[in-house]
Amino acid sequence: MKLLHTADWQLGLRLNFVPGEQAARLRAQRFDTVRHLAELAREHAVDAVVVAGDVFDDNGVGADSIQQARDALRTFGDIPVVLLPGNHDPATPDSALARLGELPGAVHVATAREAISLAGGEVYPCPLTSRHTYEDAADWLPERSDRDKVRVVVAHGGALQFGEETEAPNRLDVDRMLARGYDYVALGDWHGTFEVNARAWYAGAPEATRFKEKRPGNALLVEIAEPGSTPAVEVIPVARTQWLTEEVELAGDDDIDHLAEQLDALPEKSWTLLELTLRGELSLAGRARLDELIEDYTERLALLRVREDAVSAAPTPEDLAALHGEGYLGRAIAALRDSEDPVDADALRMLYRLSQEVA
Ligand SMILES: [Mn+2]
Repeated sequence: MKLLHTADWQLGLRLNFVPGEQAARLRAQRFDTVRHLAELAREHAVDAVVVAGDVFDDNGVGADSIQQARDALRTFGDIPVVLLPGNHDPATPDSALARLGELPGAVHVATAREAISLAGGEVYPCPLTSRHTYEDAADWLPERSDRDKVRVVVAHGGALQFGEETEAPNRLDVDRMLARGYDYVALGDWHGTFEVNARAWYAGAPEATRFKEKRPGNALLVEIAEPGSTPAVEVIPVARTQWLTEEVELAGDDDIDHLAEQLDALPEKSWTLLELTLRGELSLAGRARLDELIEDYTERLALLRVREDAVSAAPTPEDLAALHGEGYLGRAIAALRDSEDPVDADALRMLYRLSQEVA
């Protein structure tokens, strides 16, 4: 049996921390990524695609997201697609998956705890019927009585340290599932690609949803030669968006050139989201250049979030020579220069910058 294992599409994700137009682009991209997954499924001639929960980010997504999902799902053609309700889109009466209505092609919404028979094997879904549950969603899985076909579990929840964090909901006991004789457990919930063991993987989100996620942006091609054999799992990068976190030390103005080179070297900048933490010491002229650089890339990247509290800027003699004013302005500059107050230092930087813009 050959599967494309994916999860956590989070369709309709609002991305409220991204400014308006860029957020709309990123929201739309998630549906294109689904189409890309359909291309991959065809290219690798898989028997089925399993989506291990969180197809939608929320059961309250609008009719626009539902329609875009329906259209994207149509591109899988006659390849069976199993959609599992996760904690973000549980099988409740207002379920977004249920609102998909009549489904295109061979799409199964796995709201029932019953095996789905497909060419090549059987898929055993463990749907979540509420956002948080303390029951074992995999409890229903029958013990395997024969080895006549490949059997795969699809589940959504936390499989790590089962039983250790008793307060966390949606726990999954992977060892217990495997002990019942399943060949592979296709997991969702954790947004990074992660191998729990040779028979249980988190596919991770095909497009990241936050900066903190480790190793998102993939789908898994899973091949199980015959019942009982160890799955061969290939990690396939599928993400359009790149979410990067960088820390840069600016030991002086020259380091701004290095930062500029680093930013210039980013591939596909319009699909890059960057969280940049800066620290160091600059001259006022350097600080002004840094501000310009940040402004430029704030417009060019899908998102640039800069943490720059740890960048201090002190005027050099050249900076001060360049700053001159008459009358009231001159007195204000002199007072700011002599002050120890960081607010005054900011004001001096702004004055410097204004004077550069006027000049
Ligand atoms: Mn998720």
